[in-house]
Amino acid sequence: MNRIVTERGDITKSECECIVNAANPTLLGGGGVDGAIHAAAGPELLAECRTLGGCRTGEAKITKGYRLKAKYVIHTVGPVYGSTGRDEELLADCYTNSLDLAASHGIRSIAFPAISTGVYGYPVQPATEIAVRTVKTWLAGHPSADMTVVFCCFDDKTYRTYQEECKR
Ligand code: AR6
Repeated sequence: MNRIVTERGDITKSECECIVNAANPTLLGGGGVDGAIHAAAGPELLAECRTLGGCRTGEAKITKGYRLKAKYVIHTVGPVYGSTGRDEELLADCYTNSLDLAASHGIRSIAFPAISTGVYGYPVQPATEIAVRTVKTWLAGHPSADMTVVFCCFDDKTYRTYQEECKR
């Protein structure tokens, strides 16, 4: 059965098989959730990321999770809000491509942070609408995926916004 769960907390502590990193195109680490994931996973994660040749906005790449509980990390790059005129499409691509990659690795549980809503400046409300709509569409199109999608929200405002949006 597919399901969606909204949680408040630190994604590095997630019990999911896979966590998603809101990375930048270099995949060589940064601040925010990216910094937290690299710090918790250890230097082996950065070493593997160096072999990947970066990642374009909207695309996704997978690594092992190393010292994390999660077996895998999917690294995706959200849009810098307002920089391309294609914010909505590129943010949706992050969710779709991450889910496609997860499914192709047999992953059954995946935790997403609120991609692009920190350093990259995407307003929380529209970013949440896109995240929830895109994930619901993907799950509806993959009825036998048996996927649990966790929206891992770091702050109260994001958590409340996701809760409201998931109820719709
Ligand atoms: N667990 C869950 N969510 C978190 C955590 C955590 N440990 N830490 C932060 N968040 P951001 P972006 C939330 O800035 O906007 C990096 O430097 C945060 O509160 O991490 O996609 C990259 O290298 C916010 O809700 O990602 C890029 O350069 C959400 O995660 C750039 O930031 C996303 O905030 C990417 O910016």
